[in-house]
Amino acid sequence: DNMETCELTEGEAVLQILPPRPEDAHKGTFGKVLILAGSSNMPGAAALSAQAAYRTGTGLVRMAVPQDIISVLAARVPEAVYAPMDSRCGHMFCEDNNGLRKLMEASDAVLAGPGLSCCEDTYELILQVIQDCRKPLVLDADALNVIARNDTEVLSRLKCEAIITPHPAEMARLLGTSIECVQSDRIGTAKSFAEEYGLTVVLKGAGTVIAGPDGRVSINPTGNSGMATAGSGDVLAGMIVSLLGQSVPPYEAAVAGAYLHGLAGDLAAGEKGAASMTASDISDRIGAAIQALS
Ligand code: NPW
Ligand code: AMP
Ligand code: MG
Repeated sequence: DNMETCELTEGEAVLQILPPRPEDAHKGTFGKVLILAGSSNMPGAAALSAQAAYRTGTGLVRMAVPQDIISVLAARVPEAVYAPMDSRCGHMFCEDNNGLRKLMEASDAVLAGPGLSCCEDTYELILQVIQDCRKPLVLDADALNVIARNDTEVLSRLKCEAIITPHPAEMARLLGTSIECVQSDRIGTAKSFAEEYGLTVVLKGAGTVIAGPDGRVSINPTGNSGMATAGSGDVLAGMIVSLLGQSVPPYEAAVAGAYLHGLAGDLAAGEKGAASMTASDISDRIGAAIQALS
């Protein structure tokens, strides 16, 4: 029954979704995104998200990260601007709620979660984001894990359009169920969660399911097993927030982001082999994936 109401994403539809690049554009035309990500054990997740956001067309990426990992990140992503956050035991926390609110206010879209680590400070930070964010928001990885560990119901306090990007284990944690249960009805699981909380769900894994709050559902046809590699999801989250920041509506940003991520992964697998490709290889082929569409 669910299979009848969902569509397989087509390249032509994705091309229509992608924002135009006017000749007289300036970097403000293509959005400013804010990424809250990374911790001392996982600075790479923040770097991968930021790089992918730039590769997807964003004009400016601002990164709110624990201050002690900025030098390592700036060497890897010199294009990003850094907002140092207070740091405790290698992860960030937020004492200055007003400062965080201003950072979000100054952005066109926000991503929170990749590599944040999963602790009480992270939950406080994510709670702040949920309560104060007025811009389109992507919640991924540890943002979802801390919500699941505390109370999934906090998602009903969101005041903005939101997208969550769980892999099957993260979805299972949010629902307090098993991975098998999620995988046995991927479409139904994504659809009912999206409708219940009024947000867009990107349930990842082979045949990523995108479900909108209005009942729309798409299945993503691109991608390959080479994408089952560390950091692959951090790249996807950066791509989706990039499109949100360029004024693409949430459902469309999720559909186009998943499609291009998979296509970039297919190009990487073709060149490097599925076994050998890395998340950076996916990110490095986002441009080629966009070009392959047109
Ligand atoms: P298994 O291993 O088969 O039993 P977690 P994470 C399961 C950051 N990263 N189908 C899998 O099951 C992230 O951003 C940082 C079925 C395993 O139990 C997060 O902040 C990197 N099962 C943090 O690490 C690179 C599936 O989920 C569990 C599944 C933790 O994120 C890596 C693993 O998930 C990473 O991105 C599927 N399709 N997918 C960096 N370089 O900085 C997953 N599982 O425990 O949520 O850990 O996804 O690595
Ligand atoms: P994460 O687990 O957060 O790193 O996300 C992994 C990313 O790789 C998601 O976008 C998945 O949809 C994608 N992925 C993982 N395994 C596969 C697969 N076998 N086929 C296609 N895509 C995959
Ligand atoms: Mg992930």
